[in-house]
Amino acid sequence: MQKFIASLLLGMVCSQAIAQVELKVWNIHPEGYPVTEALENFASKVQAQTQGRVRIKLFNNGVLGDQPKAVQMLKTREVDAGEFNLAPMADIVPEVNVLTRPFLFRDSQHMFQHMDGALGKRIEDKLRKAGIVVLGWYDGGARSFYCVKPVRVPKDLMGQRIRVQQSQTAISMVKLLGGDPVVIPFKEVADAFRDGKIDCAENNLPSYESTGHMKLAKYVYLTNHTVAPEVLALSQQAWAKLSPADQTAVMDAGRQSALFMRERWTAKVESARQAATKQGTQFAPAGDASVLYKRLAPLFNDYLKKSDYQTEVFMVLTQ
Ligand code: BDP
Repeated sequence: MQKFIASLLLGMVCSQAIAQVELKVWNIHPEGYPVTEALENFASKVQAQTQGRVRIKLFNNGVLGDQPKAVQMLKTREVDAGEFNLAPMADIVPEVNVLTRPFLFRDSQHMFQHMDGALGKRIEDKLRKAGIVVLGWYDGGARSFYCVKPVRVPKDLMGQRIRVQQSQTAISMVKLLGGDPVVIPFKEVADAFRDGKIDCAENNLPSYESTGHMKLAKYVYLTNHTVAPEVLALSQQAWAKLSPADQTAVMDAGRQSALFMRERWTAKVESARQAATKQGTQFAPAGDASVLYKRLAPLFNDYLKKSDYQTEVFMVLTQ
């Protein structure tokens, strides 16, 4: 009897020791991409810093569905976390739209100066109120247009069928430039180029390389029209499952993974540029961007009129 009780107690102690929370993490990018590498870094740090109590299960390459669907899955608890672009994130938290205004941030350094400061904090609070815990701000890069035919000046974009993300801002942007916006999920863009359904798309250079778009649309017009962060986000429900100590560990691992990602990103932008040049990509500088600024001004001005982020935007534009 004593033996039986002892083994029962031992069993209880052991099951407590190995009680684990598994967090399902959505990611659209493939192996070797800076986001994926940073998520792997996050996973191993979480595992180590929680002594194995929290495990991260990564689902890379968008295998669980495309981005707009994944944002919803965060709400319906089908995934616990993910690395998201802010364009589809705006479906559930419209305030993030302030960060995707064309020509808001000049470059990554400028962006993180503000995302690691008051602006980032205010958006984090907004997301938290909507049930989303920000674990880190990743670099979404600088997005430019690329086309099947040469494109060197804004008017070359007129009449072009341009793939955009499912985002009202992106749709309006292309319309303001005189193009024809076509909403297509990220993973289907290469086929759309092959099938002749689109003439152009817009993205950062690492994605231009990783998706193989560089082989299909060799003319890049370096507009850098959107420089925006991406977010490593966890649902409030998943957060609530963690003990206070594990919450601290997970948050810390998230922040560290973001710093790791930003470093990898800078190197990747350069290597993607070189890979594309080798493939025969022709890069056209944006040159005098004032035409683009003027055309896209409504996205700024009309938005700001209705927004309560006027002070923050003013700070970003002047600092
Ligand atoms: C990539 C982003 C990814 C977006 C994708 C897109 O990292 O989150 O889904 O662009 O254009 O650069 O859909």
